[in-house]
Amino acid sequence: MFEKLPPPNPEMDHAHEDNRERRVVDRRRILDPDIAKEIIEFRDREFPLGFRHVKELLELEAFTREHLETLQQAFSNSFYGSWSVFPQTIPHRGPGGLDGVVHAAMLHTGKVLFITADETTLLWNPEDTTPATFEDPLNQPHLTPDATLGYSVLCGGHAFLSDGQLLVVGGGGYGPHAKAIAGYKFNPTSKRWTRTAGSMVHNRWYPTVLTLGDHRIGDSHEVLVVCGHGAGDMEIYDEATDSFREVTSGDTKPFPNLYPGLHLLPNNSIFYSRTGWGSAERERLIPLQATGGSDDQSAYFVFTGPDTGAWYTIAPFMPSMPDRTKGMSVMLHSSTAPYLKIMVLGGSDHSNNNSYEIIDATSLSPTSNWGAATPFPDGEHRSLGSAVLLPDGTVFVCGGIETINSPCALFNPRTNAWSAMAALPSVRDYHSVALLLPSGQVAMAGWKNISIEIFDPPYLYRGARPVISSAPSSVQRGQRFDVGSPDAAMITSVVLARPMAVTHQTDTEQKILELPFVRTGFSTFGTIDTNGAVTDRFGVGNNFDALTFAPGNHGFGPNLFYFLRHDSNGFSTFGTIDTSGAVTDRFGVGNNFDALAFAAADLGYGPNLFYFLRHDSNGFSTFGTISTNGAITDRFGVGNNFDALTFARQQRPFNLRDDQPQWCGHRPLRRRQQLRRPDLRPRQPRLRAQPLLLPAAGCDRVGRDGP
Ligand SMILES: [Cu+2]
Repeated sequence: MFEKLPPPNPEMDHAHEDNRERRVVDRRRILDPDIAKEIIEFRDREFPLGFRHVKELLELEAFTREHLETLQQAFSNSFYGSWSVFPQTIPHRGPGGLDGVVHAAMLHTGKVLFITADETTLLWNPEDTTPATFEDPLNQPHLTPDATLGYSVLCGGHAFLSDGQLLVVGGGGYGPHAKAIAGYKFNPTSKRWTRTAGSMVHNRWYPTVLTLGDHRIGDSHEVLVVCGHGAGDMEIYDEATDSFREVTSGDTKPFPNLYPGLHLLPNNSIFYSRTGWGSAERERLIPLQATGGSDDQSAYFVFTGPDTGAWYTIAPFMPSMPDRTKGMSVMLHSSTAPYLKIMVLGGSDHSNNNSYEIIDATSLSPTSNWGAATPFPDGEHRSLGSAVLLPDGTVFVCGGIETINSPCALFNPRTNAWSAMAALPSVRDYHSVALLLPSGQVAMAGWKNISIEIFDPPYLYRGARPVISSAPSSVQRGQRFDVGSPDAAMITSVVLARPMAVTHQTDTEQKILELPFVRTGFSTFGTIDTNGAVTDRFGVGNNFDALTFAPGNHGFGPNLFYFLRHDSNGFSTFGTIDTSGAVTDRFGVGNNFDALAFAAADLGYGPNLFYFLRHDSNGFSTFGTISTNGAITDRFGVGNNFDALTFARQQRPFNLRDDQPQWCGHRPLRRRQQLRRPDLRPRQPRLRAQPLLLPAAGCDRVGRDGP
């Protein structure tokens, strides 16, 4: 099951692009049509409910092992995802001697802030594959004018502030630095670093920085800073004062391990998951626990006041528990019970770092405990591996194995099931980062490696990404908000993803929250029969206003429905719906179109025109025409509050009886006559009587009379 997969197939890698037109065009032949037809016939004949096992397919004589391999190759991405290499390598910019990245933070501008191994900072645009993808911030923290400090923010800690700036504290590069006592904020919009007004009390190297819940006290926006100088010694950064203050009592946990794995619980308590990078001052603190150096005692910290709190111990330490130092922890939210779980995986002890544990953190009590350490199904030992929460609620585990093409895996917290994922081409170990991108991809970088690798999870190969056509620029907790999408019909879940800010297998920001949602404004296409039976047929998208039908081919194909729909600005688009449910926008027509009708006959403006009604801002409606090549022409005003339009054939100048529909067939009759006796004489000018030979609209029953 966990076999290594072939390298990503570049030919297939564009299959998930957002461009739907292109997706339609880009169909690729996988199997010869003859064998494909034979497989389908064989299935329908022998296994009408579908194949249950590959063996059944192999019973078909014409189907060879080669065919099977072809199919597996072709469909593997939708099961295993695929890795590719970003076409640009990370440039060396700073004074430090090493290359690559150590920190990555997903900014609200769509760019990623790197703190690089060369002790500088760099912006990366994952959507730009040209060399311009890398951009220098307008200044560097260690070169800001007021910095008498002169240290890099490499190996500091970070968390996002309420305005989207990234707070970075401490650092100092490749070892503790006495001057690494400042806080710096990076503004994604101005691309500038500024120093915080106040400095920390302690210099810190490998601290954990954790955004606290908004309004923990009054209107506060705070960030907790823990560890990084050999002891816990919490400090709180307050956005209002732009400075730090110490937690005055209760921060008794010494945290010998650097970058302790901390998570903010919904009640503003802080959970310690036992993960962390290593021991800050091993000599002084060993042996804190049997495993030496790390703090293996799970606990949570409860604030009792603005600057005070207390630690509560849970899950009594047992020597048999895996040492999760150099492991990773992730917090798993769920809309069903258990609502909050924390998962730890990997670690530094080879005897048990091939395992993971989960604790239910929904409601912590003295009896709360980790589930049993469970081996990864692929048997891999992971140290300094990464875990990324994907928007579908799964956990993508990659890196931390010192071999190329190392196995990756996907954990589904709902089913507790693991799936093998495409193998990671490069080694990504110490100083590596994995980061969720807005595209739904995962970027992996770092560890003596200047390349960025991109993972396309399986969901990107399972149909088009839903498009978000509108969304509010900001929302508050508890607020309802609207997200527009032409794909609303296919949406089964909506999540909020907190942008990651990750380093050294520690990300206190990572969070995927499932939101309850309702669909509004969504249009469904259906039928009404003359007895009044109403049947939904398929969803078409949002904000459809008008529909008509034309049997002939007017440039888009025969037998199509034509629609008008509007966007959030009231701008209307004209398009087609075929009877299989394919909805295609054809061209924009203008604002506030309400109604549409088709008439084949020339009613004075030309034949084969669509007729519309649109209203102005006073509700006054205008009648006009849309030609099949998109020409929109207002014809005359009609008055206020018109909503709908249809066309009825005019009274024929001769006696047309409904029980004699063949009377409608003037055109086909005439055609047959022409076929019998082709008229080879030069073309004659049209006779005056000609209009009578043209069928009136609504009377062109081509299906009955025509060819
Ligand atoms: Cu480091």
